[in-house]
Amino acid sequence: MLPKKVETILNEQILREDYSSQLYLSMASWAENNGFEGVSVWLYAQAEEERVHMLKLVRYINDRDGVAVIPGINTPPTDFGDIFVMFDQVLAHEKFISGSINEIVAMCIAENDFTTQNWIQWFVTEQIEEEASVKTIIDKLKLLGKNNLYMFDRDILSMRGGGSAAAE
Ligand code: OFO
Repeated sequence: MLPKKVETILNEQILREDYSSQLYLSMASWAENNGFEGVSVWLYAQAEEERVHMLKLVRYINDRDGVAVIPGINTPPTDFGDIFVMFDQVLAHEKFISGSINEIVAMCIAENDFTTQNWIQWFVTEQIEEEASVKTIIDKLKLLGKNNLYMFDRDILSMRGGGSAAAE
């Protein structure tokens, strides 16, 4: 049985993961419309991953005799300025998500819910990987600069294993 406060904070995380998925979907669409095929493939895959994170939370809450609440979500922005600004936004968002996962860990400890504390470690590790992956992309962008954005886009495409079929 989930402590009530843990159930509440996990339900709040469902909303955040769901919004992450929609945000990256919107970014993917923007990238696709602005000539960045590789970036769009990376972001479409990222949007799928965030949806899987959301579903993990839904299943876990219900498995522990809680009630998962499926939220309505805000519409994400549709224009992200340029590719440099957009990836800074991705990193800022992932840091925000890491902070919210840490708050869940702290709540589990406060409520003596060591089962959820153990379960949520998967998300802790995932966030380390996601932040590192976005930082790598930002480093590449800085190295290549504005004159080599086509090469940058090809490079990001290879991070998701190939051509446009990966987005289908
Ligand atoms: Fe990258 O956010 Fe999910 O956990």
